[in-house]
Amino acid sequence: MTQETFEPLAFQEKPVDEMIAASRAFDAEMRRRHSVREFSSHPIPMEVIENAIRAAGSAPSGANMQPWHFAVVTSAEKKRQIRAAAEREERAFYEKRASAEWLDALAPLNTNASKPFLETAPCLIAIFYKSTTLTGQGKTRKNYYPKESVGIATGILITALHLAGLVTLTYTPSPMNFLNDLLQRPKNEHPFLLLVTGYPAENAQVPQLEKYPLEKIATFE
Ligand code: IYR
Repeated sequence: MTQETFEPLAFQEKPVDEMIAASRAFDAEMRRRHSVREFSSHPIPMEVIENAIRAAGSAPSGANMQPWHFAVVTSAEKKRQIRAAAEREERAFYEKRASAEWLDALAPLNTNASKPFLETAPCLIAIFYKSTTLTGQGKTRKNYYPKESVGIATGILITALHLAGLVTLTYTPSPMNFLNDLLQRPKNEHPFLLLVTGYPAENAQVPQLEKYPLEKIATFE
């Protein structure tokens, strides 16, 4: 690999009071984010999705390998196929695969095998991580920390969509390799999660979940 050229970092130092105000406002805005399971079918501007994916693609990644693919699905027929395949896995999950302990942990969310939002929501973003990247002529290149990298990109994507005024659901049917077949993604790409995106249904309800306070999630010394 040839050495990258370097350039000066465009960094604008902020006054401390501005930094504190910005971080406080960001925290307050992120606390308004909720995973939503009841979607409106109202269409969304595709440029919002494109810009949010561009922002996600700016994420740091192991050796800058950018080991992600975002498959955007708005076709009613594709959504129907995804719902049918996902509900098949969910029925197996709820009826036999899930342990009693797992079902117990899910009980407060009131979920079940029925996933109408996969058809109602205007947009599904299937996120794949690439363990290797195909570089042509049958050659592959190994990627480093692909799951961590895609996890970071997904966090940015969720944040970008929230700040743009949409809601999301991080949805993970298990297993979800049916996404490779339905979306014609190659074998080096592995489904990471399905990000359901759109406007909330009118009167959408969300569980009252508590987030841990700072003292419980951070230590300072
Ligand atoms: N995929 C199932 C079960 C499920 C699992 C977890 I972990 C959740 O946080 C929520 C649901 C479903 O979506 O119903």
